Amino acid sequence: MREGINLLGSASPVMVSATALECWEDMKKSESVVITAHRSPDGDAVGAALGLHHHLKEMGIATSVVLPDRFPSFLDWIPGTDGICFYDENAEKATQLMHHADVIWCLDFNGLDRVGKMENDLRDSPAKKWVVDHHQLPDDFADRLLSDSSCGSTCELLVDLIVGWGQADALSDDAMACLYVGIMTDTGSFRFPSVTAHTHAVLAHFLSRGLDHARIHQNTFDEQSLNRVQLQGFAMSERLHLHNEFGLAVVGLGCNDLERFHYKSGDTEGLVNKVLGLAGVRVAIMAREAELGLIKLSLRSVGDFSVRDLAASEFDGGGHKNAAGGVVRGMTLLEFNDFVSKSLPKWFET
Ligand SMILES: [Mn+2]
Repeated sequence: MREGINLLGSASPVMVSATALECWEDMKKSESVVITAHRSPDGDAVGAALGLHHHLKEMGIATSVVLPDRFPSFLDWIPGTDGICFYDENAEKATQLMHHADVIWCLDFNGLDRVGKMENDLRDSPAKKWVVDHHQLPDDFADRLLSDSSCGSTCELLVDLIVGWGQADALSDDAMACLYVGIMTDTGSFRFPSVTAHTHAVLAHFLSRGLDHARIHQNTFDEQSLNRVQLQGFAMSERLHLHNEFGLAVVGLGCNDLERFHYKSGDTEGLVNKVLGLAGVRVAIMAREAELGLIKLSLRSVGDFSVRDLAASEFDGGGHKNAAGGVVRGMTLLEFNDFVSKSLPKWFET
């Protein structure tokens, strides 16, 4: 067991402006602590926020978790979700909590524009902002920053921080379950290139402390609604456009398609990875019409093609080299598909 912990400690995330222990000393002195994450929170965002919440509670520090909006329903089972304050449902309470906080942990995002409508209230809070994140090019709003864009998930970075506090053996079942969900979902169940020996050392430490990993996978992936499964099947069967000569595939779902299958947030989660899993496909785009004139994109790639660069230059977005997001305004899905066909030679010119 000690070996595992030593291995955990060997990672070298970039801790700017403070050591882990200074950070802990300040944490102990804080009277009011808020934890938040980015809007449309994913498994890493929810896992990091609640993982840190459970761990600090175990260490005698109460925190409030404030998220900009709801997370997809496949994360409902995560311990502690019922205590979350959602800004878009109770802005007054969320703003009060942020305004009276000494410290606000900002997890899994590094720019204030990533929290949607909560942006101004978060910026205006007099609290210190402590950021733990693994996206590139952090903005400069952080009073403390733990940032490593080579790390596969914010949850993995948080474990490093907890190890730095000397509390690896104090991680509770609930904290580990949350942190495991973040690492699992942000690494495509431990398969992306960002997974390292250190990632597995973290997992080994969790398992050695009794984490029920099989139950977590089952809760997250094996409780899908019929509508979701049928929507994804319909998308692959009826809404897939293959551009074989470029190794690109686009799957697009319109408002009507989504209505037909009673779409709920999260129902298209994983669809873009299924498209990327097709033989010969190196770049996958999932386009979802959020409303008329607004299409939300998820982009994935394997190998050297950077969907982050594509999302940044064409779709007002960003993310990681092999996983990014973006938006298209003022186009129908049909027009978007035309736009893609016309743009392909430019995107793939070498
Ligand atoms: Mn993440």
